[in-house]
Amino acid sequence: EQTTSGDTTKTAGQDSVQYLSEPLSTDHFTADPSAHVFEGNIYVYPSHDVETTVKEDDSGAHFNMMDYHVYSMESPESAIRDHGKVLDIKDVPWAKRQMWAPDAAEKDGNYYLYFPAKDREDIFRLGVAVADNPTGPFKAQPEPIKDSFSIDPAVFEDTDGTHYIYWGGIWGGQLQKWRTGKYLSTGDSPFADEPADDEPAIAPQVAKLSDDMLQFGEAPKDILILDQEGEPIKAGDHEKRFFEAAWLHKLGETYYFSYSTGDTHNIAYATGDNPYGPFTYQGVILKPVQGWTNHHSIVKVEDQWYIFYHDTQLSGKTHLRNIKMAKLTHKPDGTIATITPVEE
Ligand code: FUB
Repeated sequence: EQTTSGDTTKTAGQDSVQYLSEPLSTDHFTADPSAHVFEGNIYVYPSHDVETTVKEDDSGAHFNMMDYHVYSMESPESAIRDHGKVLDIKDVPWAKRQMWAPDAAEKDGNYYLYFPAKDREDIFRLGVAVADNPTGPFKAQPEPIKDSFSIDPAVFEDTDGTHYIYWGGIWGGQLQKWRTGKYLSTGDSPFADEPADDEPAIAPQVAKLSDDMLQFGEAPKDILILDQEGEPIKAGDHEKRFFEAAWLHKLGETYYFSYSTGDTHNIAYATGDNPYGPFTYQGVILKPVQGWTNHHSIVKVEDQWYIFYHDTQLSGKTHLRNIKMAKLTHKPDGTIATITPVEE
């Protein structure tokens, strides 16, 4: 069972909002919160951060998570509830280590937990686990999604009921090692295998899910992110290029693809008119938070949009994070007001 949630909007302007919010959960370290409304309640599927003896490195080995918990809230104002452990790495036959950012989806009364983990060869794959209710426990499929790779799956259900899975992450997330269509690693450094600065940035991935929600329903496609001049964002443009933490939400007929810029620590977004893109870069949704990583989800609860995110307020350590939430504003012109997190 969990504690309180609270927040204070310091200043609310049209273009930017300064936001102070408190950790939603204090019993465990939690991160990468993927939030959804299922059956009228808010469900949050986060990473479960843990202390580790594994040494910190540039590939994120210190993010050594081994299970998932599910959380729920009856409303944005109510206390959050921890439903306990719903999947353990011991029960995922193919997975060896590092259960990173998950997401969940519902179809025909079944619930699907999508998660990345490294396999026996230390290659990140995407797994699926299934339950008949949103709080699990979830039973893992014996194998990862066929031909899956990299990290941070996020599933979007379009208004016609089609489910799309978005994913990818560079550096420790290994997406740069799949540029030829096969895993090709020229070295252990997470900075090897990247394009030159003046080449197009590495593309996040999208695929329709199969009807049974357990596999890709089509070959993965690159997502093109364009700048305002219509040119592909370049690999050297670290302020704008995709790094990890893909998320897709839709307002009206506009598809909003949001993501972390990694080493520049923003949650940025780009818009398009269909789920595959191309998407045109629009700006920053969430400025850097405490800690190296920035990772979010966006969900509408009744008539209000929220962003769920994390920082390191409780621990001061980059791999021991705590989830938070704040209101999100779509402005009349369709752009999103930038949130600047403030510290007490
Ligand atoms: O939680 C581990 C990794 O850190 C996630 O997969 C990334 O998105 C970053 O938040």
